[in-house]
Amino acid sequence: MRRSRIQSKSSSNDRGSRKRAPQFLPAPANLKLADGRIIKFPAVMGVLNVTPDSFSDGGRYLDPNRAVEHALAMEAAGADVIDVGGESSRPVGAVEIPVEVELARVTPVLARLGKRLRVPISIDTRRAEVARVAFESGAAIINDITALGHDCEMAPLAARTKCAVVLMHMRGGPANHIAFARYRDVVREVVEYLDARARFAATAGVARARIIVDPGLGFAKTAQHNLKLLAALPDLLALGYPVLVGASRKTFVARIAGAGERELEFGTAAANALAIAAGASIVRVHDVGAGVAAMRMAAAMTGRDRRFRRDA
Ligand code: PMM
Repeated sequence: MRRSRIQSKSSSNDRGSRKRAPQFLPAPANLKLADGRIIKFPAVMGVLNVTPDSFSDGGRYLDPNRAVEHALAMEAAGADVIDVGGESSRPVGAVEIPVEVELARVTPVLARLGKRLRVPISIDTRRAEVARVAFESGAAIINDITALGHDCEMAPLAARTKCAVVLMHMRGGPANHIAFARYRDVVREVVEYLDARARFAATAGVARARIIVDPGLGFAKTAQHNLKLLAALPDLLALGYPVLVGASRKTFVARIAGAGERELEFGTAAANALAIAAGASIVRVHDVGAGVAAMRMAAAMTGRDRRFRRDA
């Protein structure tokens, strides 16, 4: 069984209070979608925020034509999946919007993309109504930052539609999560939460093979919390689900690597490469070209890309 540095170090600090990580099961090599498409891991998820106020790209793709153009450009740059979101979750100043506004933002984009994009679409929403409309336009993955906890219709919808689900850890809501960044043991609490949410999803009828977990970097987390979680990815992998990491352009990367455009992109690429090297299956990125390069290097250097295995 693999044990992380964080786990073995803090188990003595916690006087044995942390539960042993569950039996390690290797995360799957790919994600088989209900429509037969396969996403090979490690994979890159390109972010398409159709919002006026998202942290990094707010306002750029509100015009559906520009949004579609950008999605196609991300696909051409090597994205394995495009994540469409219509509600901002920026750490400070996100505005809660009615479902009608979210629908009005994403529907025209999804309608156009469904016909033109070859790679699968994921819908970044906590609302079942938005996920349902997205599914009808061809989305195959529901990326729910509340891990199916916000809307009681979400889990049955995911089960019925056979969509894959990303279960992300967060506390509080999209507009106030930063006030909840307090933990006794962030790694243990995030792992236990995701374990519980995955069990909940499975009980609701979501196939285990279509569950992905995500530590939710920056969501109710300080820079220290994010770093601890990144160092403890093996503890998350021990749950047996593919792990998605969303470090791209987040505040902690800016604090550590620098807030200039280049520093932020190189910092993001470094975080993504290390996450892939530690076993993450998907990195969620704004700059797909940089994300793909980082993913390829990390995969080749750690033997996860069969073409570059030393014994091949
Ligand atoms: N981060 C954001 C939005 N959605 N979804 C998942 N699964 N994981 C994340 O880390 C995540 C997310 C916020 O970032 P953005 O506003 O730049 O999209």
